[in-house]
Amino acid sequence: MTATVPTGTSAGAPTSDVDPFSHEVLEDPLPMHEALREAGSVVHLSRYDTFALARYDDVHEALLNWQDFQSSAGVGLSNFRYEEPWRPPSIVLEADPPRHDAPRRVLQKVLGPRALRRLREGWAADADALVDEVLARGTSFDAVRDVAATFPLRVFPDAVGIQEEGREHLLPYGDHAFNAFGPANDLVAKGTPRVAELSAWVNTQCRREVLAPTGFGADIWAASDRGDITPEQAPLAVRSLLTAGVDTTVHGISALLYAFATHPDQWQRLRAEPSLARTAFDEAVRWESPVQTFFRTATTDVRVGDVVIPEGRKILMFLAAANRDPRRWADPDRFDLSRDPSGHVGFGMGIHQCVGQHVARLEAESIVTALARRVATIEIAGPTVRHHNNTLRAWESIPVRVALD
Ligand code: 4IA
Repeated sequence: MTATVPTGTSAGAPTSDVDPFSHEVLEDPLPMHEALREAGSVVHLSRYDTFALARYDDVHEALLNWQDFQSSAGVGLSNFRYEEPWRPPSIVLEADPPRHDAPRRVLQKVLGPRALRRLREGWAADADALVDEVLARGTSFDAVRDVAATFPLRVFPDAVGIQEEGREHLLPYGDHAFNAFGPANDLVAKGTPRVAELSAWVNTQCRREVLAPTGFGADIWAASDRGDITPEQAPLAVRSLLTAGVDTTVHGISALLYAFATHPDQWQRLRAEPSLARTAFDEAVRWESPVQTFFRTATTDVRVGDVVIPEGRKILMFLAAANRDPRRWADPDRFDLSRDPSGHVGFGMGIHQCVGQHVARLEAESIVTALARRVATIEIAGPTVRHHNNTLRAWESIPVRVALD
């Protein structure tokens, strides 16, 4: 393709030269989120010549409006109308109706309530076993390395049915995929040398003959036997689980544990009322927004507030800014189990809303319930370290000290 990316106009929107993907912002994006929300409904980001939405109502409305805000031109900065994607696009995330709908329905069924009922008991036992192991080593541990990054990797790959060998590739693959939604900065360059190797391994896991005879992977292939999706789509649907389902839950559970370590009163509330575990995870997803951003592309000149965003332009949706918009949330910076977090856009909203959210909730609920059974108090025991990613709000390390009953 020889066409060039359309550039040029800020369409009368206020302009900012902030770089949302700089290390300074990734370390602490909250001041930028507030500045973008306060600047207006739409802000032109001059560095990337895109438009940003950061207020809850605008993000929410745009997410529901898949007709004017398309996904099939890519939900990263790169515009698939003009640039080659780094991998074949996702058949759900990076697709619009009608092509989006069949794979979406298949994943919804495969990851639905029936599948989860079969997993609940085993995951609860796995969570209890992991907590026992960690606490047997002592009462100081790393909430990221020892719990949040360990539990999903113990249960999710088995639930999909991938082979044992090479599972250490899952997090680095996801880390790169989420970096690749952003600009071609140092974070993308860091992942590029291994991308061929990691992609080859992931693609192998998606093949029917490599997948276990039962599990989400086998269920997806069975759907292709029924004609619900094509045999060409089946491996790409499995790939979506492996891309979207690992780093997100690791960092979501990290966020939940960090929230409890820094809000001890909320940990006591959870202990008194363990059924709050599900609400707690959603509140942590609102509070931290493990998936901070993604893009849409305007299919037509589309009005947001007083600004008409021109057809073809990329729009960056700040889920994280919307989830702490004081116009929508009372005391938004507080992690609070008494609030109703429903309506948060941390899982997106509308036709693309996270199809794996029930799996994520079950993972989080399992591990936090197991911790609440044994741990009386959690506190931060050393310097916490962020992991920078162009899309994810992530942790490298959260040292904690716990007291047992
Ligand atoms: C896919 C936005 C994020 C959670 C996500 C990433 C990748 C895919 C889906 C969702 O590869 O389908």
